Amino acid sequence: MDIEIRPGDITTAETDAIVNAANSGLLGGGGVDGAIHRAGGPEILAACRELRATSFPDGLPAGQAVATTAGRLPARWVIHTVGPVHSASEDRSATLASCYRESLRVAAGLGARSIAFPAISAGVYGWPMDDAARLAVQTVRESVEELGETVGTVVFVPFGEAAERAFRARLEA
Ligand code: AR6
Repeated sequence: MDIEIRPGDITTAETDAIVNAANSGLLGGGGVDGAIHRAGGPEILAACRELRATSFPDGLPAGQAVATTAGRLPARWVIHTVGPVHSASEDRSATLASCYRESLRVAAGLGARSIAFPAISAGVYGWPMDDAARLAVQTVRESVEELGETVGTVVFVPFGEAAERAFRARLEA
């Protein structure tokens, strides 16, 4: 598996799948979620509403992932996952790691050859960027053993200089 860093706006990523750091409601929000729905258009929201009406009436639990169309984005699919809110008193790392693992599983199931990830939970949900990058890189590397080479390319899309530094440091470690 090839792991790359391409800083910037994930909505322009030309990977087969891009990952959305969503919330359980799946009906949009701020941050990267807002950007994806804005750029991808109403088809994505319609698909999310359908998921709420069928498979996830109570919303998507943290740590899980589900795919929809990518609407008019260059990607074919958006894989929505829900990161944990960072907590100083409880270790929620396993849930954050699960977001990366489950997103990769969904991507492999779809036959996606490439996938782009934002720094899940590292915005509104308050996860410290260095630790978010560490968990992201570590979990993706570990997933190769389980998934093999189905998804050949994983792209991290850090947004802003601090995020880019954190991801580069972890990837080079
Ligand atoms: N491309 C790539 N990364 C981005 C973009 C973009 N266009 N925009 C923001 N980021 P966040 P969370 C970065 O807050 O912490 C939403 O309201 C951002 O700088 O988007 O998982 C959802 O609906 C940060 O580094 O996601 C949820 O309610 C990273 O993406 C909640 O926020 C994640 O920040 C989820 O919070």
